[in-house]
Amino acid sequence: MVGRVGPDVLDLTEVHRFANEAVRLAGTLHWDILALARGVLDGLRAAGPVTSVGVDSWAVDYGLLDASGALLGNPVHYRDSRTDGVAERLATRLGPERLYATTGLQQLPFNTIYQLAAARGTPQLDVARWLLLIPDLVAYWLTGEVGAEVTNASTTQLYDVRRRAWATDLMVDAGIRPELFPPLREPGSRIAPVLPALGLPGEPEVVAVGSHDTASAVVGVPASGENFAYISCGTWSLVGVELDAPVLTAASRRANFTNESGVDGSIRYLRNVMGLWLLQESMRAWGTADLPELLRRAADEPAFRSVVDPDDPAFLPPGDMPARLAQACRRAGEPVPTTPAGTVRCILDSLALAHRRAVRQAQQLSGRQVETVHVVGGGARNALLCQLTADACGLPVLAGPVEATAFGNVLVQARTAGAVEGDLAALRALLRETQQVVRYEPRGAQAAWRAAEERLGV
Ligand code: LRH
Repeated sequence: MVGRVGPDVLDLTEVHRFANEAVRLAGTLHWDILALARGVLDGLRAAGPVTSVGVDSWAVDYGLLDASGALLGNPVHYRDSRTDGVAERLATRLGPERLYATTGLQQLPFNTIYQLAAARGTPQLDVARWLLLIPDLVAYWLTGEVGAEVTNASTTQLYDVRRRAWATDLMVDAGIRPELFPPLREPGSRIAPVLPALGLPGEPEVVAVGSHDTASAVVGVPASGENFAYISCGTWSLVGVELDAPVLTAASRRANFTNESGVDGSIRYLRNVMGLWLLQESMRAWGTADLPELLRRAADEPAFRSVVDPDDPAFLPPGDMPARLAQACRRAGEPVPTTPAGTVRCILDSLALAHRRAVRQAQQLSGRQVETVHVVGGGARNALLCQLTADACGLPVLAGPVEATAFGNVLVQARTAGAVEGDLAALRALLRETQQVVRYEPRGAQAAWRAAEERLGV
């Protein structure tokens, strides 16, 4: 994406797009990191001369470098089964209360801490000099500089959310070498110009942004004031509010809410909901790419016929999703959907319910009042899901921009370049002036959603 940013200007142009496809090989699910690196370089060539470059990606995953800077193996996908059962064992040993008090992070089986515990004793980890999270790895290949950008570092469960520093004591107690982790860097800081050997047009500077995609997406939420919730809706639905300080209460820990670090010292207080992964994996199983047609037919299906808890860990790995959804319905005594349209309706009703639960809990646990729900990311295009989310939450939904992550990324770079000024509110004001959002008013009574929620027993 190439962004143009000025005091009254903000737009994005897509110059190159490439697939991110996992590869299962020798019993392990990997990222094809060199294909991604090639996509990045092709994209930067297609972009032509630009002022700066910012890198963001999904969280928690990493590559290991040896002392010469060479990559040790292909990064492992967070949906790989190597972490099965690891989180329970390690969290019990370290103490869930201590883990939460230090890191403020939700328990997800694939947090970096558990991936590293699963990799313990492997030759690659034993000889590694540096651990770089995915966007930091790409930035390293572009500049030759190692570092760890804080918004993504905060997703490792090895980062002290209050001190905004690596949690070295925790690393030691978890059997992880603290020396693996490079110095932290803040979004907006300059990393270095791209290496001349890459031959990229204009040799732009690489600038740290909210390198966790969700951190950039939250910058890209066109909200005014503070009484809003956001749903960064793509493969995952990240549902929460923006706070000044972490919420580290026992209730928050039990509800599995996370305190991820945001841009400008903010806290992204949110919950992971399984998201459109359920739909993407179903479509992969059906061998169909026609989402609009599926959604049209799902809209005609009766509401609430079958609901499931999208956060069921059974849905996490890749595989036959319609079969797993059917199984979950059977287990819960819900009617089993018999057509793709019925399955899609089940997914969307269930996601809307999960959005409702997370928005309500975020308010209760943080004390922040929510008047509007912003849906950003690919899910903002899904009119049925946006409407159902408005209905379920009993609140207006403002949908868009779809490319919130890219907007958040370029806005932080533009501020460093001096093209725009101000805090997150000022950056969001520019978004509101330049980008279209679609408003969905809540329809119907809350009672039907409450009843569906009770049926689910969550
Ligand atoms: C979304 C995301 C999310 C993480 C998950 C691993 O892309 O970064 O915030 O929890 O991927």
